[in-house]
Formats: sequence, C-alpha cells, structure tokens
Amino acid sequence: MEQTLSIIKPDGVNQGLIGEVIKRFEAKGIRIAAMKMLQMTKKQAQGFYAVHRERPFFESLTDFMTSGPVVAMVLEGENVIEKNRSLMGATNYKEAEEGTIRRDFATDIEKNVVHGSDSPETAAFEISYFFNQFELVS
Ligand code: IDP
Ligand code: MG
Repeated sequence: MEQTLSIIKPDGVNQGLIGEVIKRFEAKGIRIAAMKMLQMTKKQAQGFYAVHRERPFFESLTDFMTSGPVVAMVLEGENVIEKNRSLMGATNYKEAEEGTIRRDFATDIEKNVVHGSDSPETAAFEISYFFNQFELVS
C-alpha cells in the first residue's frame, strides 16, 4: 500500500475547497491516513520546498505557502502517488486536463490549490516533514 502527502494550499482553503478536494479523493477510493490544519512558518516552507531553492519563484512560493492555513493529509492506496497527481492536474492549470482540481480551481501557476508528492522518495520525506508515526492511522 503506497502513501503520499497532499496539501490543500492557502488559496484552496480560502476558496472553501477543503470538502471539494477531499470528496474527489474519497470518490476515487483513496484513504486518508492522517490530516491536520496548520499555518506554515517561512522556515518550514523553505525546508519543505528546499529542492526549489534556486528557482526564481522560490521566494514568492514560500511567501504564498505561509500566507494562510493549509490542510496537510497523508493519502493511502494502491498507486496513490500517481492517482493523486492525475487528480491534481499539471502544475500550470492552463495545461491541466479538464476535470482536474487545478484546471477547475487554480487561478495562477503558483496558486494552484493543491500539492502532491511526485515520487516514493519525496513522499517519504514530505510525510515525515508534517507527521510522526503516531499520527498515522493505518
Ligand atoms: P508541482 O506542485 O506540480 O509538483 P513543482 O514544479 O514541484 O510543481 O513546483 C512547486 C510549486 O511551485 C508549484 O505547485 C507552484 O505552486 C509553484 N511553481 C512552479 N513553477 C512555477 C512558476 O514557473 N512560477 C511560479 N510558481 C511556480
Ligand atoms: Mg513538485
């Protein structure tokens, strides 16, 4: 059984999309193994997105991610990393397929509603960044 980290970003929470996003996960048979709402500090966001620290959008991205509360979730299921990525849609919502979360609700390449781990290695790092083993219900 695979696990991945999902985050409903501040723009998603602001738009009132927590229920909508979770509904899409559950409709696909994805199980939620852990969930919490929090507001990231700048340091926490910089650490989370450390792989992007040399990118021109790093400063803006980490400001955005700390601008309001987020909902972090551990999703569980067969092939859930890829399943979640396909529900999310492409990074740039203009290139995302119809019916994806980003195509339906993103307003900007940065403000794209959801985060999802992109590999087993990043999933392991990202899950442990927000959750300890006692917070996971398997
Ligand atoms: P992903 O979220 O689809 O995995 P990444 O390339 O990992 O996309 O980028 C992380 C986040 O950084 C994106 O979700 C988006 O919020 C932001 N981002 C990515 N590319 C750009 C860009 O070209 N301009 C502004 N923000 C970007
Ligand atoms: Mg990514």
